[in-house]
Amino acid sequence: MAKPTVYGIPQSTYVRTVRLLLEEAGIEYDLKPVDIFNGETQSPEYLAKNPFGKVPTVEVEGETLYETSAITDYLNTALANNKFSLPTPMLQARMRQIMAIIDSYFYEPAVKAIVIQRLIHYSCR
Ligand SMILES: N[C@@H](CCC(=O)N[C@@H](CS)C(=O)NCC(=O)O)C(=O)O
Repeated sequence: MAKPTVYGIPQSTYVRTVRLLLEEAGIEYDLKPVDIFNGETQSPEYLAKNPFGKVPTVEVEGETLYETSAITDYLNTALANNKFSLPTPMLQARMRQIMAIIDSYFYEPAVKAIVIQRLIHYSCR
């Protein structure tokens, strides 16, 4: 099997999610830097891979995948032998519930308002 390629920067929490899974499953992969702070995600080349201009994007088995939950579902099932699946449907649903809460309600205020404004922009002044 060819190594999956992960596009994104290490600082991205979503890129970290995908990389954590790959590392914990012992799956080798390539990381190709795509900088979210200098407009690289808006280049025609990158938008052809991910029309939403977000990281991560993963190339695997000749396919291009984006959206972290779709990527991790695929990697867990296809390459990690369900190592990260939980033993009951209810526990699995609870895990998905927490992931959805973070995506829908936590990321925006926590990362965009605090991490980017207070840590990244401030420290770059
Ligand atoms: N729904 C996407 C969200 C990914 C996302 O928001 N990534 C951020 C970095 S953590 C990004 O690419 N930001 C660049 C931008 O918004 O221009 C996923 O689940 O993968």
